[in-house]
Amino acid sequence: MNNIVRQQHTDWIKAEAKRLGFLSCGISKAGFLEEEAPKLERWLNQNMHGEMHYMSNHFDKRLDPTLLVDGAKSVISLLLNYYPEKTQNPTDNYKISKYAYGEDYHFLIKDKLKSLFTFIQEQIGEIDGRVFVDSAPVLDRAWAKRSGLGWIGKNSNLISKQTGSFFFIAELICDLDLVYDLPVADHCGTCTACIDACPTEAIEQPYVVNGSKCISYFTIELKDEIPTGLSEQFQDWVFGCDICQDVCPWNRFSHPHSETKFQPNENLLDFTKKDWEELTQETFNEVFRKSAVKRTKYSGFMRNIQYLNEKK
Ligand code: B12
Ligand code: SF4
Ligand code: SF4
Repeated sequence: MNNIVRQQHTDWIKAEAKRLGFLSCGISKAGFLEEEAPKLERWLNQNMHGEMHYMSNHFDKRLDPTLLVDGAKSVISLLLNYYPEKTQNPTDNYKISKYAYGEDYHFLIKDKLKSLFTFIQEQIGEIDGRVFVDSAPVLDRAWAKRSGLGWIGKNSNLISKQTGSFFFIAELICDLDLVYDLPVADHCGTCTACIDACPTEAIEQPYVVNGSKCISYFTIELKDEIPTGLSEQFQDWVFGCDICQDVCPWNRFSHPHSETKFQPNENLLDFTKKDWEELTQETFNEVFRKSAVKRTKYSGFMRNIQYLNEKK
């Protein structure tokens, strides 16, 4: 395939990604993630994944998408904005991560990825590939970084100079040769706002988050009891935690999404602590109808609220 055709295919894919509502699209050559391999190994050896056992599975595949998708040549990385226009009432409230305000992103993104894949097959031809959004062992941030969509900040999130970090990352991995993007520079500089603000000291060193110390892990991933003595540090977060992103100066550039499916239920924004404490299974189902909060189920969500009240 000559360069002109490759460029044309790349331009079509990026234009279609934009039309489908993705914030941005960047592409890199599929292959082994050499730089990340020893870092992932160290992260796992130090048990920074805690009880997230799925993180220690498929070590080789996680580092090499050609082992996941036969004949893979390109990783097409896509970002989807979830920054909401309105946030929760800031006083007398339990906090829920902004990413979980509306419908579960997995379904919405998967639909968009499938549409993009269909477009590629119709426009370009018989292409083999697979779409991914947290559905397989893929290092989302490492690929998005390689694809030039941002840099990985000291809080370990991917950040873009234009839009901050309140977006999801997904991929389409396929056997089509495309034009590859170049990584962008790190713009964290001397800033340490996220490290200073993290209440559980989960950002153990710049760029390294100990997952097993993160509020997001305790409130969403941990199925067992949350260890006692941390409730003050949770600062009223009951589902995930946005602190290290809220304090990041680059998030001044976040702008609200326009996905109707990400609009929150009004109760979620207006409820007081008392309302949350009195939440019934029925209201939980209504407020979080298709939300990712359902991951903890009603019992897990109430466990988190009770945990915060343990010593108060
Ligand atoms: C497991 C996981 C978690 C765990 C562990 C977090 C973590 N930092 O890994 C927990 C439950 C805590 C979590 C929390 C959150 N998560 Co999460 N999570 C994932 C998941 C499924 C895998 C991440 C992973 O591979 N971790 C393994 C470690 C090794 O990866 P890493 O931190 O990127 O590792 C790099 C650094 O540690 C660095 N490193 C290691 N050692 C060293 C040493 C030096 C010297 C240096 C410089 C670097 C370095 O290199 C490593 C390799 O690149 C991804 C989805 C996916 N498939 O990628 C989503 C994902 C990363 N999460 C996401 C989100 C939104 C969140 C939360 C913001 C949710 C919330 N509001 O509560 C928080 C943010 C917490 C944080 N500051 O990281 C988004 C991030 C989007 C973005 N803009 O970056 C993702 C990509 C999901 C998605 N598809 O959109 N998450
Ligand atoms: S999400 Fe919260 S607990 Fe986790 S690293 Fe960021 S500030 Fe710390
Ligand atoms: S708060 Fe500062 S150090 Fe942390 S990710 Fe943002 S710019 Fe980087």
